[in-house]
Amino acid sequence: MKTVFSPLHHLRSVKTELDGGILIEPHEKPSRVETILARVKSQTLGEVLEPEEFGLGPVKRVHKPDYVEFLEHCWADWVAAGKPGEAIPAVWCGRGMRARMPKDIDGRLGYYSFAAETSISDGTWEAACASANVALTAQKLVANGERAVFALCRPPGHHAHADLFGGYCFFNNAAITAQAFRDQGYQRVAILDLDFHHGNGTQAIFYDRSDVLTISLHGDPDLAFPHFLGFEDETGEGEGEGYNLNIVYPPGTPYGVWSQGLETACERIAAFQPGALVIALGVDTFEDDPISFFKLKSADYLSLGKRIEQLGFPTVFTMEGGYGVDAIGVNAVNVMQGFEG
Ligand code: SP5
Ligand code: ZN
Repeated sequence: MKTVFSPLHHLRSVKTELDGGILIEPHEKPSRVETILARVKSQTLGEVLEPEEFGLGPVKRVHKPDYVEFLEHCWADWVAAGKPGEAIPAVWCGRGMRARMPKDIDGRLGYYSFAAETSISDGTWEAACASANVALTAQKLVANGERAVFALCRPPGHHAHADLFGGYCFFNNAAITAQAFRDQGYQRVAILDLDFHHGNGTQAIFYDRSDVLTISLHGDPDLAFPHFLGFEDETGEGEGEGYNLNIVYPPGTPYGVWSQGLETACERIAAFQPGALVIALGVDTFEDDPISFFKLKSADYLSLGKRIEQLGFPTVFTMEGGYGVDAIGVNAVNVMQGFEG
């Protein structure tokens, strides 16, 4: 299987993540994808390609133009305002307040975000653009006949809404990929999100549409980030009713239980018969992940990959979360090797 990877991910190198009332070294750090890339190479998974440049056109098919503009200028605006540290949102439109966009950079940071753990600094914009190009390059390869391609994206994407960043995500790479397939004439596309966290951005982007089926298996939002979306009674709205599926699990969930949800998801996808499948692949479901609470083991990722292959659809894997850096190379590449059999 081919892997698409951009060294520009290094430009996303914030020093802070607000966690537990202090600023820690971010969980979403550059060594994550370097560890995975090293495993891709040591296992000789296949060719590693740099992304093509697609510009902002395909990004704006999913994200609002004013949000894209905000991200491009956020860091410069923050610096121009004389702020001493990294850009961190600290005020939001709470219940009963007005959802209008303020002029001030603190106001706009809150307007365009849903969480404060995701700091912005110099290079975040460039890395987010490169990550989208990684996904779009993988999409193009699959559209041109590859059975499956691994988009080794960083930063990740599945938490990003049409006009919100958060959860370490800025551009929703999986959604951009699915929309690119649609725009190239694929009638139906499915996105299966296997990250530990709910794919809230992906769900929201396609919530009222029946052409893109969205399914997410994740930690119960009552207990896990993003807390305010991802419950099982969210099934889509309007045209999209019946085209969103959430499957939630409690702390301690092992593969034997989680895989029953995978089976349900696969049956739904098989019934939908998409022209292409996008897997939002997080490996923060691993037993030793530092911020999550499932109990998948390294060998389970082989089984998972095999089950996805059995669906038989052209497939793009976009890399999402996974923070236990020692094991994420093995776990992510196990999915690809399980797929290849
Ligand atoms: C892409 C992705 O996986 N994003 C995840 C974002 C999660 N951000 C909030 C993390 C809160 C961590 N709390 C740690 C509790 C550890 N016991
Ligand atoms: Zn995650």
